[in-house]
Amino acid sequence: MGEKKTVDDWASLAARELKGASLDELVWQTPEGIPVKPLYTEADLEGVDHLGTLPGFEPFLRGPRATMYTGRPWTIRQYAGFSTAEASNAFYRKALAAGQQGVSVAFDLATHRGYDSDHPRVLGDVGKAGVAIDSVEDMKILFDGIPLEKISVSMTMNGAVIPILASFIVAGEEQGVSRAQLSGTIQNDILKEFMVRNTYIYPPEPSMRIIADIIEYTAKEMPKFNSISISGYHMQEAGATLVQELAFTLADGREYVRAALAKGLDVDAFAGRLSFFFAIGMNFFMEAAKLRAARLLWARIMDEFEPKKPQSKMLRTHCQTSGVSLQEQDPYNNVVRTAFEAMSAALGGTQSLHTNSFDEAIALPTEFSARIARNTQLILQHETGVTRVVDPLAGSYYVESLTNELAEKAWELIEEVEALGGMTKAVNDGLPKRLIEEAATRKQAAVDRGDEVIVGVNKYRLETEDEIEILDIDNKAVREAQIARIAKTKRQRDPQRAEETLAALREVARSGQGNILEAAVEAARARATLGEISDALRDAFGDHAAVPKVVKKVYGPAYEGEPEYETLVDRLREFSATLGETPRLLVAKLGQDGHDRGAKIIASAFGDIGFDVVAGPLFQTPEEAAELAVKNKVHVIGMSSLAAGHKTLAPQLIEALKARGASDIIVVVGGVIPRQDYEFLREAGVAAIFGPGSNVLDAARSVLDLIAGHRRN
Ligand code: 2CP
Repeated sequence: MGEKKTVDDWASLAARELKGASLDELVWQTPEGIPVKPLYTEADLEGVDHLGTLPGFEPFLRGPRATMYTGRPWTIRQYAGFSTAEASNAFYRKALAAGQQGVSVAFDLATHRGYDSDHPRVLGDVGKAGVAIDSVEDMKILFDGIPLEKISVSMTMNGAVIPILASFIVAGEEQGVSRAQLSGTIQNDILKEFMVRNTYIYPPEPSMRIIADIIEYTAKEMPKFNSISISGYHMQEAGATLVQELAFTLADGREYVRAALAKGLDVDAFAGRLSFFFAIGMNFFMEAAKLRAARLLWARIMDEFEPKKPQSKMLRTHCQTSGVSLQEQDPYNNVVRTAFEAMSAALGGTQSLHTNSFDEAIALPTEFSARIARNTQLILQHETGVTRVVDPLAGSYYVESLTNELAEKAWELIEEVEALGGMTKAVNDGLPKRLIEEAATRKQAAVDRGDEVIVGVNKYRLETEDEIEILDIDNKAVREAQIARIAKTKRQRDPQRAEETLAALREVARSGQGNILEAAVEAARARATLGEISDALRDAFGDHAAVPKVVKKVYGPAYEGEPEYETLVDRLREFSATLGETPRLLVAKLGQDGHDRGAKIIASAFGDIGFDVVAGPLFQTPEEAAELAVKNKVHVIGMSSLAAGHKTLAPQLIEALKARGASDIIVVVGGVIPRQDYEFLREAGVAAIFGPGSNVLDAARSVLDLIAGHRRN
């Protein structure tokens, strides 16, 4: 074996291998600001004080359970929801028979935002990207034949959380399952909605009351139900670094604990039923380390509230593989990406996992892609041996060091939020949103420049892409069926009872006395609809309207000095001089689609390049967007669509422009647009389409060409 070598010995050997280049060049500067070195040794663990802890014991870094997957593997919980309650129910039953272990419901955006399917604002949203639920009648169909006393159900709902949870409770009751027997999770995490996901309805303050009321109600009435799923997932999807995801999620958690305590609850009565939700992206070891660091930090945060039960300090989490890591180009690569991410989640010790289907960058999963996604987890659990040992990465110099560095960096950011007065204040202040948007814009520039390689997208791109089969939902048929059921429900109910329960709910909301969820359960039982219950709360609380803000000077500086960028900036400047004004672009978000990462990046990057950008508000109707475009005399509308509403909304926008005599305004569409829809959109009058993976500089050049071409014609 010879004499023991030192790190210095290694460094000289490495320098020889590098033939003179510096070792520093091998250090990877991650977006988190963590320099990842080529080698880690025991010296990197000096001063790391979490080493030597055990799973099942505080601080739970090595896992909340002593035996972890050796005793019980994580729950395979695939998030799904399609068009109608009938279609979704059939899908869940099939999936459970094929090895899935829990249900996870995806609702459509009309439901998320508290609108019944017959509301005029949601024409393009009903049944898209999830199931439409208008009342208990839909909820009963959704869980028909699924024993709610046995199968745990996760419901991703935040805005319309009150009518959805109330309807779930009543559907359980009418299935013969008491609320005390119901197990599952409701997302119920509004702070991140204001930050990134945007399916809020009411302003922050009453929204926080709703959360505290749900925590109170479930603590008393539903001991097996997780009252919240405190989510970092959407932050990473919006472009957050892992440190930001970790810090803001835990800071949100701390804020919810404070809100529940302010209601007079005992910390041990509810803290054990707080749960978490993280994204797992492609940075394999760092993602696993992130989950370990999250458990460590949560135990530290909870110490402050002096709980007596160990469970109150235990972070239990669901994970989902990263949606933004999926690519439209060469889509079967997504199967591989998802498998690595799933392995990372398992090594990090997740309690429950969703693996994305390879076609989710483009559309809702088909039966085939959903099967591959589910089987990815079944293969991990049954064939790889990953469940045989608890926390197998423990003791790795690299992973332990990463765990420590992530925890330290996230803690600094958590303290920064504290200094601002906590997360509600920080969110109002806009700090988290701004930091995340800056990180997202920086990442886009790194991808566009090719500094960050994405196989099949900015490197190793195929010359021709094969079309894959995708699922298309007939939105009109779903809407008609839902409208018929709403009418039937209203016909068959006792109108006076519905009125009285809604009035009582309104009063509980207005007066601040009583529990909102308790009152809503009565209304749901009386067959008040989701829209009616949401409106009763709107009457008391009002609507929240965010003011669109755009990050400046992040994309541009990342390109400074690059000929490709400078040429475009010069061309735009010259063109503006000829035109006599700067080309103006309205970035529009239509319908209830609140996914605005792409829109924000476009607004920010186009602004830096030199366009005059009008950032439209979220949730506009096509008429409202057309009006705004005319008022601002824009040359182009860039419609961003990520929730499958484009085939309804783009033609309506073009019609609305025509009706205003503004057909000269060019309409381009960007976002999650399946290639199969390109021809339809072009025929409707869309001038250009920018699908997933589009390079922003290319898009800016095309838009400029379009305006120039238009001027010539
Ligand atoms: C677990 N158990 C064990 C062991 N492991 N018992 C003995 N030995 C073990 N080794 C027990 C647990 O204590 C629990 O019982 C039961 O088994 C179930 O385990 P669990 O770990 O609680 O798993 P779970 O029921 O699946 O719950 C996992 C979570 C929950 C994370 C706590 O909140 C959850 O399911 N979340 C899912 C959230 C979700 O799907 N979100 C969808 C996001 P007890 O309960 O009796 O203790 S959709 C995202 C999209 C993108 C969106 O938001 O838009």
